[in-house]
Amino acid sequence: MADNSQPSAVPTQASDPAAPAPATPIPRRRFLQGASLGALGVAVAGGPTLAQGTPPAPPAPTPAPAAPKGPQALDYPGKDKGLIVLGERPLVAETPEHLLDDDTTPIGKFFIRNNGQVPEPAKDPDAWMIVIDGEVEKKLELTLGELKQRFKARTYRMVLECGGNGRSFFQPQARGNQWTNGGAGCAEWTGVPLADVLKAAGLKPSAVFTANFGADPHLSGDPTKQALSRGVPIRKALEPHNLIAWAMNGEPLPTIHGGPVRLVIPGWPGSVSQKWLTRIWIRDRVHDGQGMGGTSYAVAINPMIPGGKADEKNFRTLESMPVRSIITSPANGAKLPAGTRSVKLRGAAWAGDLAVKRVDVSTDFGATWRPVKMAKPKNRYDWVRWTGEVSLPSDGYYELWVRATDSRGVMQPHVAGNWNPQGYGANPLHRVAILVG
Ligand SMILES: Nc1nc2c(c(=O)[nH]1)N[C@H]1C(S)=C(S)[C@@H](COP(=O)(O)O)O[C@H]1N2
Ligand SMILES: [Mo]
Repeated sequence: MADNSQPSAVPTQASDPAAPAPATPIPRRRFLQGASLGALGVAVAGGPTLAQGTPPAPPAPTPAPAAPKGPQALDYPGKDKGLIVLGERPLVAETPEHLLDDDTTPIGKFFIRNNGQVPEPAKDPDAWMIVIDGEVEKKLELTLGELKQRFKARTYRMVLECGGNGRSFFQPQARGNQWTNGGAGCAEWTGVPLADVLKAAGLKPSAVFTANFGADPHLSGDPTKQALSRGVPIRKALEPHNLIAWAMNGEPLPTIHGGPVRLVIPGWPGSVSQKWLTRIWIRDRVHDGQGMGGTSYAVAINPMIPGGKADEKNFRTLESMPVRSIITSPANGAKLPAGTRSVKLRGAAWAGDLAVKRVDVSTDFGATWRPVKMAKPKNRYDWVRWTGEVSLPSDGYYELWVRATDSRGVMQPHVAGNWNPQGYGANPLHRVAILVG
């Protein structure tokens, strides 16, 4: 729904590769290098530098001057040029928060995360073969066409979120793609419930874990290596919203998003939602495929020193994603006419396996908060779209902050906490800078 009273974002000129670095997303590194911020760091004598005492999203009310290398705009067929490339090989791109302003994320704006190569598009999607084997009574070998015929299809709007979403907010920097909040999107997925297929195969009492496999070649091209092969405990696999999905927003699943068929296992790191699904091996133990074990998709049990060396025994696999909220309008860097005293806000919030209990916004750096209006999610795992209005006492520089609380009463923290070397679980509140007048 267009709202003409909204401030217009500073144009990002993302389609012009020669354009100066856009105001969004935020040129974080430049901010972190700022001399003034260094003074806020707390150093322990002889010890590590602790996380900075300010929230992590550096504001940029005006376009930054041309930087040697600003955020790189994505140029990919069918994709919005506002997406930001985080890695080219494998291809990884995130969606700046202001492009997540649709209730349902259009395919063109949906983030991309690959670990290996992207397979060739399937010539005959319905002939695509999926195998369910291992600790089952009856091994299933079904084509996608048979799967569609044999089981009842469902459509749910559900968030898919990369396990590393928010990673760039960690200090010191954690290893991996430097996501801001844009490693997430919410699409309508159509497919058959994974649980129905597992029930048809018949799980043996020895069934403990799924091992998910896809057709994407390893980056090295080595056919004996998996690009990614994760899995979930059977209790999660049997949840009714997990889908073996072949459509996204009513369209055949695009190849870049795992077409012709993928898993969608909502609430948990996106890496368990295998793209180009070929096989689900039911195992009698925790799966040990590519991306399982060590500090992969794992968080520290006892908090570790930021930047310190990880003790793998102190790690547990990340399951439900933490609560997160974003402001999708106005965009960071928006300029509002002088005299503007009221601003309408829009955004989204979600909380992994949990529901969102409330969403609050602040215009005074968190000194005071007020609740916003939350729309009812379509189904479990849908995000909450929210709207609000704040008043501003004068012209000048303002920051709009948003913070969500999950159904267990857990809020987003002001800074990314619980540092871990591969950077999971960073969900600090989202900040947007605006300039009035
Ligand atoms: N086969 C396969 N499935 C995969 C991946 C992959 O590299 N290969 N990446 C995973 C990760 S880490 C994420 S976050 C999601 C991203 O899905 P998208 O690219 O459709 O947004 O797919 C998951 N499924
Ligand atoms: Mo991911």
